[in-house]
Amino acid sequence: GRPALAVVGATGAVGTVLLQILSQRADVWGEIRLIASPRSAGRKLTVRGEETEVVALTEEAFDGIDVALFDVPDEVAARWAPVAVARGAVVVDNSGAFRMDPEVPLVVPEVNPHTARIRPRGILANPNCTTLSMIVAVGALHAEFGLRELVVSSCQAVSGAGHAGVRTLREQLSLVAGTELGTGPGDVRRAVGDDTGPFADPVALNVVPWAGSLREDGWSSEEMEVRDESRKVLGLPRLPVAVTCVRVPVITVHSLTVHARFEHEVTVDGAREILATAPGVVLYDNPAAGEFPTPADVVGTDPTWVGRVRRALDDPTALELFVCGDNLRKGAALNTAQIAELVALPARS
Ligand code: 2RA
Repeated sequence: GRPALAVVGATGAVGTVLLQILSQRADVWGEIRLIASPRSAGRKLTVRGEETEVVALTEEAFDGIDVALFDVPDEVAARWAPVAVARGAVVVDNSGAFRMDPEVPLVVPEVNPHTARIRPRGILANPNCTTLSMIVAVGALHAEFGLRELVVSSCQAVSGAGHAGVRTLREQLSLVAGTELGTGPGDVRRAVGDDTGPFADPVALNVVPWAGSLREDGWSSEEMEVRDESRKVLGLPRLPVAVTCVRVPVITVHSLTVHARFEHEVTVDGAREILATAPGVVLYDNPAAGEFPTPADVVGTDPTWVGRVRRALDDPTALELFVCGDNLRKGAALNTAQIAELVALPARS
């Protein structure tokens, strides 16, 4: 029969989009079982047009499951992914628990599909949404030109922090809409109050140069993840990578400015040809006509969108790009669904 799929964390921000994606893609699955915390068990969600009851996360919930997609916090994944593997499932995990484990492939089907075949722990990891929102475009250029250095800044949407992030921005926007706020120091902060939700500072009418938790020497965990994961996915363990992560008042779609330096001189025409033909990438780049990707247009779509392709003014081996990707789709749910399909239909890799 066809393989059985479990979605663990079906009620979260990514889980919700995953159910839509599973309903839209060519259907390779037999049963799709929805699993969540006991708090959400008993809820009914729709997948492939069918109402499906959410079952509680227990060992038995994995019986008969071939592939289990996890969209849960790190500590829940660390505890339960091995349980699912012991019960016979291959796990595709979207938490940070296993991404840098040398025995767990970090898979982006357009970039390194072959890595999904060898999985000593029975687990495949999905990169962080910020890495994923740019890596398909960067990987296509690397395959042709040979990447030597990456310098990126992110503009990250609030849904990267889940339902709580979206709720926080919407509440803050309702407090500042139609006011004259944003003209004096601290006026936005006073209006939105002390509770800034999952963010370090107010995110309405603001940008916040912080995502994740504090690491050594002032780096954020998010910045370290983008560096470490880009190196692992591209198979370039010593690639110089500089990252600054910034949260912006956008609901969904992470954007990144990218400075990419290559082995030899590059041309904009050569880069455009690669980007225009790379699977999973859309080149949308005509500034004379006002055409470049923005989150408001990219949200809800699958590809990685690239615009503003320029050659660095002071380095003929480097390119400047602006890249947008839906952080809940390619950045999370879509990539996990694609990895699961690689497992279910290995001939494709
Ligand atoms: C964020 N990348 O955007 C994070 C979520 N893992 O908040």
